[in-house]
Amino acid sequence: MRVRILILAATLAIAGLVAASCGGGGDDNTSMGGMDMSGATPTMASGADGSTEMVTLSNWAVEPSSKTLTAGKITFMATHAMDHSAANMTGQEGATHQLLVAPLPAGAKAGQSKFGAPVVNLTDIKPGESKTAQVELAAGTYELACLVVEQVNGQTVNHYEKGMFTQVTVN
Ligand SMILES: [Cu+2]
Repeated sequence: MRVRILILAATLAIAGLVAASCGGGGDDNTSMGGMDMSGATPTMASGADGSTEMVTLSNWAVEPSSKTLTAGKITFMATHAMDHSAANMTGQEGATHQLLVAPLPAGAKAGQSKFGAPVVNLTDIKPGESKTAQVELAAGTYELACLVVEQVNGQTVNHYEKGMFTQVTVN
């Protein structure tokens, strides 16, 4: 999966370059328009750098592959673990999950709803589905949480209150 993520990141970077240089006019970008990534990869390597944090979402836990990350570009890949009887999700708790990443102020801990403005918010992640986002994170403590609140058979199910939070440290 890491290769796919890097290719996606490179594709986005190229798209950005093409869009940016189109404004200036005159440059011949036709060679960048195709899907041939082999020529573009070396120059894009620095832009596609960074680490990947795999995050497993389930009823009721947020489980990152690493609790300690290196500051800089980090790709969060959130996967909704397939732990439902897939045939019919209606009436089941945890039909979708979310991955929110937000900084924690000094002294605060995950689970206290004290996190700041989110830097990642991947929503509506269905069973078996993965969603990714890349961000540049400075050193600090961050909360990873799912804030889905759903009504199941007349009951309110609050994923955060069920325990869908954890925290990671960026150094
Ligand atoms: Cu959830």
